[in-house]
Amino acid sequence: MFCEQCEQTASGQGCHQWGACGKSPEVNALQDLLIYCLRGLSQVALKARELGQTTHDVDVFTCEALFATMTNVNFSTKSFIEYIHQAIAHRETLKAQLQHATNISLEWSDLANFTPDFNEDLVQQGKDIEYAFISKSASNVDIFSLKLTVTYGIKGMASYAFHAQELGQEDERVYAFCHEALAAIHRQDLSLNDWVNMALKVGEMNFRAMELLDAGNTGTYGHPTPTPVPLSAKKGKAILVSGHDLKQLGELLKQTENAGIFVYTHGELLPAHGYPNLKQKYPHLYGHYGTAWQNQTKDFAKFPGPIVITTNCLMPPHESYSNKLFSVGPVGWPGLTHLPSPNLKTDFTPVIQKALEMPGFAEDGEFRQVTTGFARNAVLSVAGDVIEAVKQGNIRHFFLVGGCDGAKPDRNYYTEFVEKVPKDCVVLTLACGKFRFFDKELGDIDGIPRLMDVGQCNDAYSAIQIALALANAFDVDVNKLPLSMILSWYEQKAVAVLLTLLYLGIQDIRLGPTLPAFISPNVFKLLSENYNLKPITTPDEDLAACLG
Ligand code: FSO
Ligand code: SF4
Repeated sequence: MFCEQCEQTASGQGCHQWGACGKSPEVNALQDLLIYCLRGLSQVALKARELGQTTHDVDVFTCEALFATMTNVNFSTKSFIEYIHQAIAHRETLKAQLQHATNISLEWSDLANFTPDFNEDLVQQGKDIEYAFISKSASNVDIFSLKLTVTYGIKGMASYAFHAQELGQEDERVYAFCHEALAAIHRQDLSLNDWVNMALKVGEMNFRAMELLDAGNTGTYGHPTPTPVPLSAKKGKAILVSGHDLKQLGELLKQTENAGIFVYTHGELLPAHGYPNLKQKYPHLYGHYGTAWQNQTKDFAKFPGPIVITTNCLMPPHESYSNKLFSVGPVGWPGLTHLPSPNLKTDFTPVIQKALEMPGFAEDGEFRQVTTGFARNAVLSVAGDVIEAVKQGNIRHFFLVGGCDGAKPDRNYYTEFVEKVPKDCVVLTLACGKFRFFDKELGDIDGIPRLMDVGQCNDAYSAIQIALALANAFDVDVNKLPLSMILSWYEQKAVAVLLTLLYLGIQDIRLGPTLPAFISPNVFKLLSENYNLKPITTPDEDLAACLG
């Protein structure tokens, strides 16, 4: 197998025997076969656009299928075989529709005509395709590097677009670009410069996808407001919801109203508590349980109720808790109970029954809480105070310490960094990397909290809006703000967000804990020359450089 799409990749170079995430070579090969089929489907979807036809079902399917191939989402061979069947069925249906609509004989490429032999070993066919792709691309490592960057970036973008469409927010340009990029991976005629531009276009379109998701989240659940969230248990029956999907959480809350069950968030769902139409509408959305994804085997084993996982990051479940773990959406693990979502509605009855059968918490835990909900509206509502505090010299610098968490010990850098941030500086954070320091008491400056949780990884959109509004208020370019970005990456949403920041021209980003294995030395050189992108060093050295 060959996979190097995440930060956890074996020896920092690529997983070849078995995924460090737990992905088997069989699943990896089926994912490669699926992506190959999606490339052919995208060629047909692009032709449909040329002919003025819409392809909505194909667009949503493509996003979901890409989402399923991301790190820690779906580990089930059965799911990928189904996705491959669906990709071919969508493609042939679309071809027939186009034929019917135009009444002309359309010519298709070998890629758009490729159908795996479903009577033979699909895993071997996936491995052959993976090998052919690598051998063809190996002659130019920099273009190969950018092809992988684009592929991983559109996976992240597709996941945000998938969530946004669940909440009724879509943009044809995002779907069209998704097909354009997928179809382009097959091309051998594009230059290095073309691929750099394609990677930046991923950033542009991901910005739009995050904007759509922001509109979906805030339009459906209201603008987040600073909200205290208990980290302690409450006596009673309990359900835990993990992942990023507010829509699935909202649906579960609706179905558990008056059921005598408390609902807890886990991982990236902590910011859900900031949304008025979730927390205030459903008081049984009680608190947050556990920390970041890599601690889930310990956290899930102890939780005394069922657990629903809505997106990444799913780790291989331990048998001690797999019978109380339910997956929805693109998530999958062999043998887990998967709840289907026909017409975007999931029936959570099996989860509710399980919660009622299980003991729940026997008593209240020792009370602790954190505050979330510092999204763009909340922060910008006190923009006047923030600007005044900067002008008075009371706030010297802002740090955006955001991104993903992970198991590697070198991620302690981020905890130490935040601990060492001087008292006249403010830390904004987002995504699961915050669990390294989210419960630290950093106090405030003139009533402005020194640690503000902007939200999930997709709320990078909100953080960007905050930075742009401050730049506007100070009448400077965003790169001239007293703001430094210290980012941690793990999987492909982070790749998409990084490309968005580069597309926006953000300079001086510090990235860690290691650089992506799929970025070749020349591509990194180009990024460091054009954007001054650099690896993290030590908290002391980086802090000194930022505060210069
Ligand atoms: Fe984390 Fe996982 Fe949100 Fe990622 S839970 S690592 S970048 O899926 O998406 O931040
Ligand atoms: Fe390895 Fe990451 Fe790929 Fe999993 S997703 S196989 S850990 S590179």
